[in-house]
Amino acid sequence: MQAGSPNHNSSASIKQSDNLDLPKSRVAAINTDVNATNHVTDSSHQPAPDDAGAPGLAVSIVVPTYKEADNLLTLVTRIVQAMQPSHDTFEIIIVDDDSQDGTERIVGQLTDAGYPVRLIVRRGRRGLSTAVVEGVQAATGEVLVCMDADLSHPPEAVPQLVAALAEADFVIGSRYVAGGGTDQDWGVFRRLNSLAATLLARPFTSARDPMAGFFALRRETFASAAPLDPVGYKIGLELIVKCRCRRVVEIPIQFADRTAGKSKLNLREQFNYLRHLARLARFRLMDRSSQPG
Ligand SMILES: Nc1nc2c(ncn2[C@@H]2O[C@H](COP(=O)(O)OP(=O)(O)O)[C@@H](O)[C@H]2O)c(=O)[nH]1
Ligand SMILES: [Mg+2]
Repeated sequence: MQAGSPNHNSSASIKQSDNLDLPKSRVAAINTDVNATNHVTDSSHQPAPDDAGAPGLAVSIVVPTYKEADNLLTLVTRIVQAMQPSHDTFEIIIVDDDSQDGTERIVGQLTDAGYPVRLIVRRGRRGLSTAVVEGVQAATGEVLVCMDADLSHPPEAVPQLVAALAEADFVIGSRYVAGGGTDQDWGVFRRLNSLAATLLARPFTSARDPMAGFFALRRETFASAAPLDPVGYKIGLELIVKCRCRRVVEIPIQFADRTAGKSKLNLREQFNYLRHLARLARFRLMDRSSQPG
C-alpha cells in the first residue's frame, strides 16, 4: 500500500513492511477513565523510555465515526503524511459509536503498524457532538483538532489549522471564505440549506462557515468552556459560543463529497440544529446578563 493513496477496501491489511515512514510518535499514557462503559484501544503500549513524564502530545486529532470503516485507512495515512513533516507528536483519536463494521479491526491493524491512533468505542450511545466531546476529554494534546472521517475535510489542511491558532482562539477549516469551496455537484437545495443554516448562526458569530466540523482550538480554550449542551451536529458552533471565542479565523478548504459510506445527517438532525440555536440564544442571554457592567 502506498501511504496516502485512496483505499476504500475495509479488509485491506497494513504491515510494517508497507514501507511507511511512520512518525516517532510520543504517545502519552492513555486516559482510561473516559467512561466506564467505553472500550479503549491503546496504541501507547510501548512508550519510548524518554517519554516518561512527557507533558502530553502537541496535537490531538479527534474524529467521530459511525460506520466509517471504509474511510479509516485513507484518513489515517493522509493525516500522518500531512502531520509528519511539521509535528513529531500527535495522536488520532477515533470515537466510534459501536459501528460493528470492522472499525475496531482496522484501527487495531493501524495501531499494530505503529500509527498513533487510539479508539474509543461507545456502546449503546449515539451522537456526533457528544462523541467529539468525549474524544477531546480523552485527548492529551495541547492543541485539539476535530474533523470528519469521510475525507470531506482535507487532512492536508490540519497543519495550517494548527499554525493559525497562533493568532486565534478558534480556527475553522472553511468552505465559505476566498479560496475555499465545495464539490461542483452540490444541488440548489443543498446549497440553500447550507446557506440558511449559516445565516441562522449569524447572531452568534460572524464566521462564514460556523457549522463546519473541521476546526482547531487550544486545550486551555476548551477547558474554559461553559457547560456544554449540544444537541445534534454543530459542536463547533457550540464551542465558539461556550468558550466565548473572540478571535475566530477561517482557513479555506476544499470540501470533498464522501466517496465511501453514507451521510448520517437527516431531517431529525436539522430539527436538532434549531433546538440547538434556541439553547445557544438562552445561554447568550444569561451569560451577558451575568457579566459585570
Ligand atoms: N461517533 C459518532 N459519529 C458520528 C455520528 N453521526 C455522524 N458521525 C460522524 O460524524 C462525521 C460527519 O457525519 P456525516 O454523516 O458525514 O455528516 P454530513 O457530512 O453532515 O453529511 C462522520 O465522521 C461521521 O461518521 C454518531 O452518531 N456518532
Ligand atoms: Mg460528511
